[in-house]
Amino acid sequence: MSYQNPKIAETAETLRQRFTELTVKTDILKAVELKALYAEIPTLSNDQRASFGQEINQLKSELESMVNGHQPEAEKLLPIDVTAPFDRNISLDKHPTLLPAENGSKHPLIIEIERIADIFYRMGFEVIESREIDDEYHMFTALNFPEGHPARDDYDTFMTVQKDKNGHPLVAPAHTSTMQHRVLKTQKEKLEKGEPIAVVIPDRVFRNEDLDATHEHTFHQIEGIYVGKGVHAGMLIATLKTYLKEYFGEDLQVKLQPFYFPFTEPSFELAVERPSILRKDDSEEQKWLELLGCGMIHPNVLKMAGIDPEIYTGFAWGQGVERMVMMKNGIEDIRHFQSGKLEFLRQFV
Ligand code: FA5
Repeated sequence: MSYQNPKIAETAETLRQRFTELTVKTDILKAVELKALYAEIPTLSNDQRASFGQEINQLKSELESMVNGHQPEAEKLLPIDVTAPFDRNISLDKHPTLLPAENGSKHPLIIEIERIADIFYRMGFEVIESREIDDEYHMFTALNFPEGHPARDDYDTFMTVQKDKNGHPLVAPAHTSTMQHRVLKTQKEKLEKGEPIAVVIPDRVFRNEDLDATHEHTFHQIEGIYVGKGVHAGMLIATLKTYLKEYFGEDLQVKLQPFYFPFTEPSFELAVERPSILRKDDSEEQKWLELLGCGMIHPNVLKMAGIDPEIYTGFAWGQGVERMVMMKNGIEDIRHFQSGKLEFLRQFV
């Protein structure tokens, strides 16, 4: 662009040169030379004022279009969509650099879940993943919790504003037992062929919980289900003992005590003797760490999945993964797992 007025032409040249050197390009619009030109307007005669003012405005437009042409790439893009796949929010010639694999490692809980799944796989169980959002039917109704029953309060968890088809909020599962109904229903044909249903289901679960050294709001469980003809509680105990011996590499002292779950009858809680690092004092309460709940699957749960409880029986259990790993490694506080502390995580690499 050219200017008739020599003073404006000279200022334009100076500012174009300065623009190439500026880091913050918008600073050119605040240049003192530009302000000085505007300040000169009132001093000019009426004849000169119109053409001078017009040329300054032209210069200002030139500077503005130079600034717009230099916007950083990121500012020219559409607003960031945080739900989009990772390469949608940046231009394709600038893929994010991923950290080399040797800078990362699997989380200790994932390593242990794989180890436990491998033990059950060798014992003849199939491994199925659970889900992290579910509905009231699978969380309660299909597990024989009557509507309004106080036992529902033991599984206080997080829920969504979105409702299911029956008008109930969706829930973050408080236990992996939400998968029992699905597994029994989809695998019942196996029973007719004379094969057992044998499945383990690991996943994350969520609870509205008072946090302490053994209680988290977000933790992992592994559900186990076994159904067939003539299955009894002795088989449940034998399965769990075999698994615990394989996992811990030794016979731990185990305590089985009666408990109540609406979806098993009879129901038990299984605790193992804590190593001294995991005890606060010598009390009986501190001696045992509750690892899992278990029992014989309630006939109503089998019936709701279309399985005849007069012909088939089964057992189920739900174990806390964090507590297993704490027991195995002498970890004194469950909150380390989600702390993200590298000094904790690196012990398991
Ligand atoms: C249950 O969640 C039942 N669904 C277990 C079950 C499955 C019973 C199948 C019968 C048949 P419970 O709330 O007791 O039960 O939890 C099971 C295990 O999860 C506990 O033994 C414990 O190891 C672990 N656990 C429970 N709450 C927490 C918590 N807040 N933080 C860490 N681990 C927990």
